[in-house]
Amino acid sequence: MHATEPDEPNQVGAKTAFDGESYDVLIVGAGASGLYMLYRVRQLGLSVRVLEAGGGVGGTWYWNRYPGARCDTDTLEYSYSFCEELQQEWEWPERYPTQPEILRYLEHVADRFALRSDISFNTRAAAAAFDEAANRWRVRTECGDRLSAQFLVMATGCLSVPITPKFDGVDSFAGPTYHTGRWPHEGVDFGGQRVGIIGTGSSAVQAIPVIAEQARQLVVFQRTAQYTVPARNQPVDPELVAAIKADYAGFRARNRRMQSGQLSHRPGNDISALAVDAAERERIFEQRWQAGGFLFFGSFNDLMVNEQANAAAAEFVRGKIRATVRDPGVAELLCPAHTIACKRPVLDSGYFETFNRGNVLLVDVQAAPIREITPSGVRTAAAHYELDCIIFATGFDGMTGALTAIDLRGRGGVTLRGEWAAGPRNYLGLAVPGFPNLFTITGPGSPSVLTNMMVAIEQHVEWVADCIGSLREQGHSCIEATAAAADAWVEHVNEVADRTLYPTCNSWYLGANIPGKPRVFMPLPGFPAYADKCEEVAGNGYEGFALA
Ligand code: NA7
Repeated sequence: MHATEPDEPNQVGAKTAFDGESYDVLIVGAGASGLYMLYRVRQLGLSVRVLEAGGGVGGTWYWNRYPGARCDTDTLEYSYSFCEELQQEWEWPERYPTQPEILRYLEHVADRFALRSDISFNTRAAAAAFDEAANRWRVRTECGDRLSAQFLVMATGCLSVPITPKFDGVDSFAGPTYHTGRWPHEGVDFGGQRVGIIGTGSSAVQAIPVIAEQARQLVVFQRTAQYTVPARNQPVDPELVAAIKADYAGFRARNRRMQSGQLSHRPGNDISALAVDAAERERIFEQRWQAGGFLFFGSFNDLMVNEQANAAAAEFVRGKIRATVRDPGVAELLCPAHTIACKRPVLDSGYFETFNRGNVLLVDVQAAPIREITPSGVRTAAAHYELDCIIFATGFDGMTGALTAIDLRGRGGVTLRGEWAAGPRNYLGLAVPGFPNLFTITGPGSPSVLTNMMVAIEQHVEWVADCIGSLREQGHSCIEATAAAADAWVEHVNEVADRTLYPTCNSWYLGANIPGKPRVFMPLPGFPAYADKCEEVAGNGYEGFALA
């Protein structure tokens, strides 16, 4: 691909001043998890270094700079809660934060707590092996640095390995290509261009309305139609901000008791969609549709467990698509058939309306798949589309991709890639048997992406920091999840997922977007019971772990 790579890693051989250093803790990643992990490790008084592949902090929000990129969690909830002054002083302008605002916030956090001095930027971790004799992790970076640490924390993110499908001829395209997850820092001017975008996930749904306004023509290649709910972004309500800030700690604590880790002030409707008649159901859906955002998915308490309830929500959204898109053929093509919300729910600002524009063309690549990329465009089984540039909005190797991208080797040289060949196997989504003193932040098997990520991150980081602190206090040098605890945990995650409708469609939650990836539902639906379980495990002297 020709996509601009904004940050090339250091060349192999160009070692840094940290080559050969040893630490108490090494953290991989300086996104929202890595920054907070660093802060907490420093509080323990331990030596620490963060390895970050990008040229700056921010993780997801450093890389995903495509037009329209924005978080779909409310600003007042998508932020750290660990510092009262920080949460009081920061002002968010809109209901949902844009990518530049979140990045500015994370950069502010890095500066406010002077975190940068312990972070090595443009430094990608390539391999890490557990040295059993020394009880230490030995880590090698792509630039050839070798570092070691007692503990290794993988704060590598859930959606950080972008995927570009291996279309025939992809390298022959004469114009530029871009991936939404690796967007050029200088931005892209689409003025006068014929732009193709492949994919209609969250990234594409955010980018399409913005690019359609700039481009001469936008061709949208859709394989699976997407349910999306209007975000209804707007300036923040100063009264709501004042009310939340009057008791921010209480608000955060209440959010931590919500399954979604957010919206404690606007909770879901705790009745079944089938407990009311059709007219009342419609009224409630409409009310929440107008309120915008994830509130829609809280219309009833059984949308993700009852097929009929889910079908009613799906039909409501299809009705909205038909009422919005003027061309009935295009509207039908935009109407999804699968279970609503079993793929990650998407929020939009004018997505369906964009298909009423004269310069936007929807191409169904389910009926006529993409055959090849040619020097001048995209050829499907039905036609050839002439393009000046192509955007891949084709997603990520979710949840496990960033972990298996690194050559992680545990006891006896066993590889994580090999251990997880049939799907991730770990305990609490935090620790892998055979990989002592290694922790994964928001890893598979934890609520992670099904919860407000900031809440999930803080809960994990605090648990890991407390665990490291407690091990040192008690004179233990090593902690390792037992195989039995991991087996029971994986069974538990599968059981919980199987009680829901999540596994009923192809999603990155299931790894279904990656050819050959085992089909296993990776996140655990289950905050806050999950957080209680983590507390219980710690309270019982780290039950399910072997301490040495
Ligand atoms: P997603 O949600 O994984 O979306 C990827 C899109 O790309 C989706 O529409 C896919 O269709 C499509 N895709 C992938 N491969 C192909 C091929 N080979 N041909 C045609 N279309 C393809 O990634 P996003 O970046 O949008 O969002 C990721 C997460 O970021 C999101 O869930 C939020 O949590 C934020 P498919 O549905 O697989 O048929």
